Amino acid sequence: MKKRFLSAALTVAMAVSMTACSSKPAETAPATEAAAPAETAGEETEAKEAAADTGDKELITVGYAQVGAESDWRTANTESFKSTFTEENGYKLIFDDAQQKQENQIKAIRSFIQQDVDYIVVAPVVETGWETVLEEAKEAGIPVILSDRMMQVSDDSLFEAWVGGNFVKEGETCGNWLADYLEAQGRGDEEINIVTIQGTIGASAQVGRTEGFANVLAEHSNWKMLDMQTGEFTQAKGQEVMESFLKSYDDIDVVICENDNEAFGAIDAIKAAGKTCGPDGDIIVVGFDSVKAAFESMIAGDLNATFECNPLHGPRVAEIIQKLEKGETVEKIQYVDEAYFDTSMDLENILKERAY
Ligand code: GYE
Repeated sequence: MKKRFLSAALTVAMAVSMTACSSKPAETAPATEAAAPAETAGEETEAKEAAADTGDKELITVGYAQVGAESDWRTANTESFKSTFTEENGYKLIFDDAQQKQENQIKAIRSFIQQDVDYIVVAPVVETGWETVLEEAKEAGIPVILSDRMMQVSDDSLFEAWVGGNFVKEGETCGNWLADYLEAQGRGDEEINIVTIQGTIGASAQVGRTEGFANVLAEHSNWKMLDMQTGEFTQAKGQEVMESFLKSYDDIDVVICENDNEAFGAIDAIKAAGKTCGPDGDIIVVGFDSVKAAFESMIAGDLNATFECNPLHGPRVAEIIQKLEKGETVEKIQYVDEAYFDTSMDLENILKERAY
């Protein structure tokens, strides 16, 4: 009884929340999944009174179209949303894992529109192909916020704001780090053979990191990019790609992995091939994200460096939503500051402070 009562109270609270949401036409208001049980008139009145009596706050419904669960970074990102968008904080979160498929994300966005959520948040798998579904969200009056990866759309009024990492800068930081590292080892003028295990092709994190590293590569005529292939941001695919690189090239000096999980896979492949890596090894291995396991790998002497990308976007998106709720303007593009870490640092102590 109590549960049904509460659900009815929430239904009322949500309906109020939806009509109160300024960015939304009033006609599109009710029809949510929570409205499903057909309560009797008496119960509804009871519920309304309960909502008024307890001063229940209206929950803001947020649909989050997540990429998948391909990496430690992604797990931390999901956790950040789930711990931020809680009922205690005034939200109802509808979470969808697209298993790294754009078609699944488009389906999720359409279902959020059907459920008439208050906000849609998307971490787009790839950058292109979103215009139609964003038009549909706009038509329904539902604001869209992008987080993590970016979308390329001709009309940027199709989304309210974007918050994420500066991927080009991350790639450049990686290239500059490599230049300094080789220089310090007295290898600044040596011929350096590089391979890259890229992220999901067409994803902002892949596009930006590849571009950023290429900018630095262009400044070093003695660096040679032997090959680039996607490892889909997963450890398993990273390992597979590295195995094939090691079969094709016997003189790899550096492997750039576009996330840490691919680097873990690459390290396994290097060891299985009877080679060594890390600061004292044959092959320099670097990753992106700076997840806890990357610190462990550096401490173990396997990974050389990791370029940070912060996944804790839940509170950042919540701040954007709170501003929009108050009718305030939000900054359209919001980059998060990021650092890098390598084996010259006091990694054990830094690791103690890491949140992901
Ligand atoms: O680097 C990777 C994840 O888009 C920044 O996606 C994100 C990337 C991150 O799978 O680990």
